[in-house]
Amino acid sequence: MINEMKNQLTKEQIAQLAEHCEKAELEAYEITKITDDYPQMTYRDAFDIQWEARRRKEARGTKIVGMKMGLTSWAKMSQMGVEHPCYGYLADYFSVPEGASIRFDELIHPKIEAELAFVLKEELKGPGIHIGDVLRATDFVMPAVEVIDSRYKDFKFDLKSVIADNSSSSRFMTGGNMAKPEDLDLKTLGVVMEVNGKVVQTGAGAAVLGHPAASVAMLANMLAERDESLPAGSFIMIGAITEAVTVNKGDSFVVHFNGLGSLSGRFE
Ligand code: OOG
Ligand code: MG
Repeated sequence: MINEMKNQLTKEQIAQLAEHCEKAELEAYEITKITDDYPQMTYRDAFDIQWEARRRKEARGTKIVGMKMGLTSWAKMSQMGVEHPCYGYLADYFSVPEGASIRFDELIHPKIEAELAFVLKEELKGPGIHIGDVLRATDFVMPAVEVIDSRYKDFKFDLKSVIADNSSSSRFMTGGNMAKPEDLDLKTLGVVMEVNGKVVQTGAGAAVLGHPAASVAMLANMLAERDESLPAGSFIMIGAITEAVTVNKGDSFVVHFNGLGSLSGRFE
């Protein structure tokens, strides 16, 4: 199971694999998936690699500005052939302003995702966090678009490999309008994604684990396995509501969020 506590890799191998994945991210090149070379890698090893890459970034002065859940909708799980959600961290330089041009050449094979973000006013510490705890602890909800960019060849991976690769995190945009969770119907909140003026995906909040707040609850409970929590003020993306859409240089996008405005951008 994903919460297994055993390591099969040594500390040195974990450090070396963290560097391997992070270098591919920073320099935008493809690598083969880790489980091809280390079939014995456990979930514990995979999360240790992710946390070690995060530590390396922080040691260089990079700030961690949020967390994201991934593979939280059936659309995403069936698209990627993986049947369990995962999480990743968001670094300061992943953030792109609303309406921005995103530099395509800094990425390998990006895809865009329609998401929502929760901002907390209180800490959430698992285990045992449920939707009610999340709604009580949420300050506001706002639109988000994630740009994912797996470092693995042809965007193909298994759950352990994608966890080690920070769950494909690469860029994200947030903006539009914020709203209190009590003023939204989070399950029926509709999203429409357009690329180059054509509608390419539509969906609603309930696609994410039945309720968007369930994703934040799951994150708090997964973090508790490492004795970590989501502090007050945390920014958390819930995972794609629809399938991710491949983009090319020159493409522009607009994602409409019912009642919360829209987010747009362009790849240049
Ligand atoms: C893994 C990350 C998925 C999401 O929102 O589902 C993700 C991937 O599909 O590359 O960010
Ligand atoms: Mg995502």
